[in-house]
Amino acid sequence: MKIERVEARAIPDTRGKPTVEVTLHALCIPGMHKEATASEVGGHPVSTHASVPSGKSTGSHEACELRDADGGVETAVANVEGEIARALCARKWNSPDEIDGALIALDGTPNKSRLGANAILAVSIAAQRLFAQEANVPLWKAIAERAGTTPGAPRLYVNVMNGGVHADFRLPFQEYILVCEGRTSAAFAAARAAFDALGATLGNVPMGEEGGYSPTFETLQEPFELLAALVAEHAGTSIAIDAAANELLSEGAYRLLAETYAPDALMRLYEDLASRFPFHSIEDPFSEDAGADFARLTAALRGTCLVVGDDFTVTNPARIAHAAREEAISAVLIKPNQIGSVKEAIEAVEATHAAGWAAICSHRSGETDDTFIADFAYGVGAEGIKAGGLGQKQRLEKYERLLEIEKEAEAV
Ligand code: 2PG
Ligand code: MG
Repeated sequence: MKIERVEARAIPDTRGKPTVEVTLHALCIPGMHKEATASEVGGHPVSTHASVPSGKSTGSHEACELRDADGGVETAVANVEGEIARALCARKWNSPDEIDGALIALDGTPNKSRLGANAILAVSIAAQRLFAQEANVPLWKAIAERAGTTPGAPRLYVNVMNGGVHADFRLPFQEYILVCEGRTSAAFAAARAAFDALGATLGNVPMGEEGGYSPTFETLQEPFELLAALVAEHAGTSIAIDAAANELLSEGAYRLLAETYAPDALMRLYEDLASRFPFHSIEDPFSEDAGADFARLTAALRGTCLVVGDDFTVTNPARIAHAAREEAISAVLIKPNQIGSVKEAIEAVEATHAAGWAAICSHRSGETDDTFIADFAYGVGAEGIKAGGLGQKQRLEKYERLLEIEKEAEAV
């Protein structure tokens, strides 16, 4: 692979905030990498794009999203077109891992704060696409071959009601999710029917930032009663939440509606909810550094409901391995932009599966029309994908890509 030109620009995400998009222009040399030049063997030109999402409820241990003082990404864009472009165009590349390794070394910091995880990940994804094109295989297949995984359809985690920081706390928890099992086409049909039925029940309510409804309720229970009614009507579904508890923490206690809960009281609330409603998983039930509370809840809910780490583990293989030693959780959210390269996101999936846990690949609340996460989830054989509600184009596109992959997988 010979990369000839690198372009980058700022594009708006779903919140209208700038994020990084990259285009790589290269000469692909199928079946030959090292010796001859591209023109000697008739290499053909290809171009790939990638853009990266951006979170709002972020963990403090995430890789650094490089932002200018005014919130822009001009420095990150300049880093791609300057230093990164020079390194990419200086030599030939045999694999996307080689490119990711070089980008990580070029940055040289533990959290990608020099060049920016947003700059590096956009290049890393576009590079993965180049190698898929060179091999003439679908993106998910190239990822599976790279990761040594068995590809397969993930469960759909559809965020039907948005709260927390994604909806001005109209609902106390950040995400009220319907988990839909089975073949993607069947799971998506159930998600669509349930989402529309919920919309009809709720009437005219605002939408949150992840394309789910955002009603208000008097009590903590009501949204779960609605979700349980949907589960009863739609086979193969169950309930999940992302509490995003970092955002609820204030002076050692967690605020939900007008009440504050000490960690023990919050623990009892989760146990009570999971015993009364058909729960599949609870994400970030406590704040990012409350490992002992995670471990107690995981033990209490074992066999009933998964406890998922997100801000707690931040897609960081070392943090996941540490959580495994503490038996702190039973599933891990995998967000490539929390760690900043495809290579390390694959390593995070490996660490998750090595612990015997489920991997749930996830979008961010600020999204673009890039559907990489769908191919990634399918390629690494993740147990789930979290891609938002069905009320926003950029969320739907991820589900539509999974539907396309279902057809591609039948054809290969
Ligand atoms: C989360 C995500 C995605 P954000 O907390 O899981 O749903 O939100 O991107 O704002 O961190
Ligand atoms: Mg989360």
